[in-house]
Amino acid sequence: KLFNVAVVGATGAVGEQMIRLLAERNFPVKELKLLSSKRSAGTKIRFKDRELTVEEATPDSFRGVEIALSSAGGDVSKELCPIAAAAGAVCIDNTSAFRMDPETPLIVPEVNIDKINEHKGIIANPNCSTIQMVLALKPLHERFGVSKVVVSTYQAVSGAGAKAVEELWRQTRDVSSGNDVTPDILPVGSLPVKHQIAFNAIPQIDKFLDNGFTNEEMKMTRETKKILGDDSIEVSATCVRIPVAYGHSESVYVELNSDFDVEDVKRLFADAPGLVLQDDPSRQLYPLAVTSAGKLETFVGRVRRDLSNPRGLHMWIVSDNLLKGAAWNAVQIAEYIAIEQ
Ligand code: 11C
Repeated sequence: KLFNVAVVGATGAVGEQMIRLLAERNFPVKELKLLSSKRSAGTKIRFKDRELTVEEATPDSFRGVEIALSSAGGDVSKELCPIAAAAGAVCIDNTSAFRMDPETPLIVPEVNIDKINEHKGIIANPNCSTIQMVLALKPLHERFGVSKVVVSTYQAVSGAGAKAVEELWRQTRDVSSGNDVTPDILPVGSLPVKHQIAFNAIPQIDKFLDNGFTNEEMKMTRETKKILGDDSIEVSATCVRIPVAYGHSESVYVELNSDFDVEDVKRLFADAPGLVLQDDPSRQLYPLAVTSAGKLETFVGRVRRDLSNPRGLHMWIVSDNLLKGAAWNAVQIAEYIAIEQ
């Protein structure tokens, strides 16, 4: 069966990757509708041997659409996903708009594909920093039980969009050539204070909440519990933006409920779907953002026991935030839907 597919946010950093993956994976597309804001409508985008013109996304755009991939911001999704669903489409939404809605499954295929059919027209794609972490937590939770997670992230600027990547290049050139730097976008476009990202690390991603954590940090807490289906797991995060273009890195400390053998854990990771173990200190082998960028897998290494807690484990997890963290996870969900119909 072939499907009428729509991509909402087609000209964005994630939308671009969604379209590329639909082509590369040979997704069974009948018609592909590319949708965007009014500003980007008219843009021409290549899909296989066709050149498609991006149209403005409106409530009327979804007639006949069977699968909609949405990545144009939470407000757009809040308005358009229910309309797409009412028109008969399954809307796979990459924003945070519906992630914590009890009626909406939050899916990472390798972790909780069993929940996919619980949808009522909308399936949520988790936050990029959550997706790569739960891929490693899943086999640990199944085998030993995870009681606590403390994670610090080192996140790429592309998570904040294509303009943030341009800002990193621009500032890098300005600093290197001795020019003044005028930060414009990071850490949060809509907040008045901006910080330099080139040659810096900014411990703020998204807005602060009353509890002192940022929204990005609380997404990691809430989404991890929902995806693993266990509210008892304690998750605290510190999310940091670093001057890397593509690929989020994470230092993750996990406390397990039972004794473990480090070599067993490595074998579990090596066998886990979607994960690649890169862990050989003798060869200085560990996951790196530059080698993970462009890959669909998530990479894990630096696996070691905590020095004071025998049930504590440290690891380093890296994945391309625009691929497994966003576009690939969404296209993977679409592939499951296509197979089932
Ligand atoms: C970042 N994780 O790196 C964010 C981007 O909820 O889908 C993705 C935000 C989201 O800035």
